[in-house]
Amino acid sequence: MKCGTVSLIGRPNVGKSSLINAFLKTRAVIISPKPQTTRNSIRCIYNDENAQIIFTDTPGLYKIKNSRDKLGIFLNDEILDAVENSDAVLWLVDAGAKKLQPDDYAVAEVLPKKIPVILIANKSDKADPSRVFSLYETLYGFSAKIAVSAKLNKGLENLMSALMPFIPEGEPLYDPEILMDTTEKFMAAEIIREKILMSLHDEVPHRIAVEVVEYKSPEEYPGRKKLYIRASLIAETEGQKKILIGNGGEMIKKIGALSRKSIEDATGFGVFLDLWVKVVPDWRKNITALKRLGYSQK
Ligand SMILES: Nc1nc2c(ncn2[C@@H]2O[C@H](COP(=O)(O)OP(=O)(O)OP(=O)(O)O)[C@@H](O)[C@H]2O)c(=O)[nH]1
Ligand SMILES: [Mg+2]
Repeated sequence: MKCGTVSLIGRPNVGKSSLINAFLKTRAVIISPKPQTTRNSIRCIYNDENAQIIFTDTPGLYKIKNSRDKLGIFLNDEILDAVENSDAVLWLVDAGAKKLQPDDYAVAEVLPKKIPVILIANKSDKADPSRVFSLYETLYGFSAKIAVSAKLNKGLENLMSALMPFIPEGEPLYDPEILMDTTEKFMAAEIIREKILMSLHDEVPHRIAVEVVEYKSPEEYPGRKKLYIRASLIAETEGQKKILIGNGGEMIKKIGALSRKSIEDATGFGVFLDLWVKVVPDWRKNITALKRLGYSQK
């Protein structure tokens, strides 16, 4: 048997989370058309008859504008931690990318030279990857270059064959039944955040955090027929709170209905979802708040 850890890195929105879902053949991690969807490193476990691979989804590379942006600093720490503990790295780029960006150079500099890095041109259903390959070749000594489409499940076998030589011999670390190394509570919060990303425009979703404050599953509370979830949607300002609630509560109702359906599909239980909106001024700059929300390691 082989067993190893592989992290996925790359600019926001290139399809890192989509590729993990394609490997796992399920909707494990949340995805959205908006950049900065993923906020935490999330370990997702792939199994086949010969190997277990622990894929770490990471937040999109993020430019920190100033040192008060504590959420931004956390996102970058998450990426570096994931990379340093990997047997191989998949660096995802958009197959249609036209030029290198300053953060590409920054990534090339911080990647530990001893870890093999495979360049992945995703979204190859939309663009010919040959240009992006020659572009990135100048930047780093990649171990391999593979074109894939997470959307159409194309190129995944090629990618697996390129990756396997870097996965060390070893016994599985996780029970093959386990899909993700995270809690149901975290997954519920992520699903709600996904619906906020789907429903609200512009910057607003990026200003919102979700905290599940109560999670009572029929598995732990056999008296209950439904899974009870109480969650706070945390906004930075009264204005954002208003947008989240919407006219006559329309928006929060929509977010609630979409979330409930997805959590029901994911858990197999009926769900009673109790959503509250609250304002925590500047939560993205506040270490105590970030810690409580799972966005701080220190
Ligand atoms: N056409 C096409 N679209 C894709 C493909 N893979 C992902 N997408 C779309 O690209 C968008 C971003 O996908 P995500 O998987 O959330 O991207 P990400 O890299 O995880 O983004 P962050 O978490 O923000 O860093 C979504 O709208 C996906 O549906 C692909 O192979 N082809
Ligand atoms: Mg993502």
